[in-house]
Order: sequence, then C-alpha cells, then structure tokens
Amino acid sequence: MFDKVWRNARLATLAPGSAGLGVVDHGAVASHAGRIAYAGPEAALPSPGAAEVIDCAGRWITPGLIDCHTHLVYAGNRAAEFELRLAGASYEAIARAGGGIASSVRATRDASLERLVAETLPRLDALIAEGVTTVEVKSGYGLDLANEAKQLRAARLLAERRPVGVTTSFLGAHALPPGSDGDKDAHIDHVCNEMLPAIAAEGLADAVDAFCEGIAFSPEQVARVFAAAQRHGLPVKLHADQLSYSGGARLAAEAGALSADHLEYASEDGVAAMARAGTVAVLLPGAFYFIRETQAPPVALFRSHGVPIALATDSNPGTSPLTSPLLAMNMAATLFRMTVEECVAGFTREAARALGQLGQTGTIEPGKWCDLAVWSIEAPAELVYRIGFNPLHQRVWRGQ
Ligand code: DI6
Ligand code: FE
Repeated sequence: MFDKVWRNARLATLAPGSAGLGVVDHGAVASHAGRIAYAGPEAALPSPGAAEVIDCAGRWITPGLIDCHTHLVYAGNRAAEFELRLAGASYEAIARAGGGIASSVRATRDASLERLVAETLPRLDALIAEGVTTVEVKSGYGLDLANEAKQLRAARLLAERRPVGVTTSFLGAHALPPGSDGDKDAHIDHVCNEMLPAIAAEGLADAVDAFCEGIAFSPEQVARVFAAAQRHGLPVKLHADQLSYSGGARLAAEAGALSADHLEYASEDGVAAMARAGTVAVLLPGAFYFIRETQAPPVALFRSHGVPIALATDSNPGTSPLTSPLLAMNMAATLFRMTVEECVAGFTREAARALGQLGQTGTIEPGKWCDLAVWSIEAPAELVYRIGFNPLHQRVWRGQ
C-alpha cells in the first residue's frame, strides 16, 4: 500500500534521458516510507491503494527545489555597506578597508549558537516557502576553529528545526580572519592542519569549499586546501573566477571538484577541463546582479562543452542577500539568457548533481526521496517569468 498518491497532476520529472523537463501530462506520484514508489502516467498507476489521495486539480509537480550554494548562517547584515556602495564605494575597496566579509565575521563570532540559528531560520523559511527541500550551507564567517565549527553546528541544527535536507561545506579559506597580519599562507596552514582535521573528525562538513580570488586565496593556496580535504575523504568545490580570472575553473576540475561556482571570468580551457571532469557549473545570478557585474558567465561555452549548469541563490550578507530561488531563475533567464528548461533543471536535477546527491533527489524517479513542489501554474515557464510572485501550492519533503 502507498502512503500517499498525488493524482491529476502534470509532472516535470526532470528524469535524465527524457526530453526537456520530462513532462508527463496526466501524471501521478506515489510515496512509500518517504521515497517515491511510482511516478508516471496516472493511467498506469499500480493499485495497491493509498492511505491518502491528493487531487492536484491539474497543477504542476516538479522535484523539490535545491539551493546548492548558500552562506545562509551568519549574524547581522550589511545594509550599511550597501549604502556605502550606493554612494560609490566598490565591493573590493570595502573589503580591503576591513569591511565586507570581515564585518560579518565579527558579528558571527559575537553570536551564540542559538542566536545564529535564530537569525538564520527566517532566511531558511523564505527558501522553504518557495519549495526548497534541500539546501547547502557554508561556513566562512567564523575563520577560526571554534567559530567555523559553531557555524556548521548551526547549519546542522537547521535540519532539526525544519523539515529540510541540509548539506554543509567548510569554507575556512573564505578570507583572512580580521586582525590577522596579512599572512595568507599562515591562515592556509591553520585551515589545513588544525581546522579541517577537527571539523572532519566531528563530521561537521560534507564538503570543502574555498574562495580563489585576488582578494582571497591564490590557486596554490587553494590546491593545498583541496589536498587536505582529500586526505580527509571530503569532496571539494570552489568559488572560481568570480571577480577576475585566476584559473579557478581549471583548478577545480583538475581536483575532481563537484562544482565550480560563479565563473563569470572562466576561460574556455577551464570550461573544457570542467567538462572532462564532470564538474558542475553553479551560476549565481543574485551576486552578479547585486555587485553590478557586467561580464556574464560563459553560458554558451558550458552548453557547447556539455558542462551541466546549476543555479543557486548564493544567499549571503555581502554580495547576494537573496532568499528567492524563483527570483534567481528569473535573473538567470534575463541576465544570462538561460532557457526555462535550464533554469528549472538548474534548481533541481543539476543542483542535486552539484551536491553529489543525484542518486537521492533532484528528479521525480522511483527510489529517490519523495521531495516535491506542487505549483499553481499553467506552464513551467511561469516559474521563471514572474518577478516576486510565489505560486507554490504545496511542498513535500520525504513524503510529508
Ligand atoms: N563570494 C561571494 O560572492 C561571497 N563569498 C564569496 O566567496 C561574498 C561573501 C561576503 O561578502 O560576505
Ligand atoms: Fe558564495
């Protein structure tokens, strides 16, 4: 017997191998023990009966949305810095003057674990309200062992406070800690030899990330972080070629990274290396928009080389104070000229791939977690087309 059946629905299954969004016009989904037991035409639904039958009245069902790149856990905000930028200061100038990431580090260090969770929950609730069922959360605003661990514990606690999957990334190589003497190699030593082993031992991180950029860390320094991650059996990913070219896309690919993220300044050889390695391009239109970047990521190259493209909010206090995946889709279409199919796949199947979780979620296929979003729309294009409108009817996480 099924636990639940959603019937009279149009499905966008995103199943690989099917054309486009994998549409099933007169579809049904059945769940058992939190997993999808059937997905396909309603006419072919097996009939063991169901404890509960939900009539979707012709609504669309997509996989639950997956936000695969966020810095959701932090304290305070940077509205004052936003005002400085409106008056003409650049993001890099603010960072070099000790503001930027450093100011979020000070606020995050000052906050207790409970305070951090409390400040984060409204942001998480905003994502959930738009159908998010899995979210990736990075550290990177603690920058010492105690505070990075606190951020990652807060991220783990989110999964106890809300019905949502949380996957964590350790981003100790995000910036130099405030008050440090500018010795980046010393910080990288600390990340590799003290912080990462302790965080791995406690099981606080599912992956390791770094920020490869002139204002952050060099490719050589990032390579040391990646080697340390691999010694601890953790997959890697990278903030790559965001504000300038540094060869981050190629570096990530050559390390076998799950994803390389941002990529506005990625070169064709970097894209080709990503294609060979199966590294996903995670594009973050919220950051592009918010810092008024003018160079769009090379979407045409990702397409021609066959690099999978995911989208995420990059929710963070400095460059993307965005908690709307639907708005991120609209931005990706408008600013990067991505198609509706690419936008929807970018927040479902390709985001799952970017997290290494495609076997569990990201498409509507039997055996996967029953993570769904039911939308009051006539066509999937409406998810991308509207600005500031949320047509979510029901969100299903693990069958509930
Ligand atoms: N790239 C970004 O866009 C964010 N971090 C990163 O590595 C910015 C984070 C911040 O400004 O607080
Ligand atoms: Fe980021």
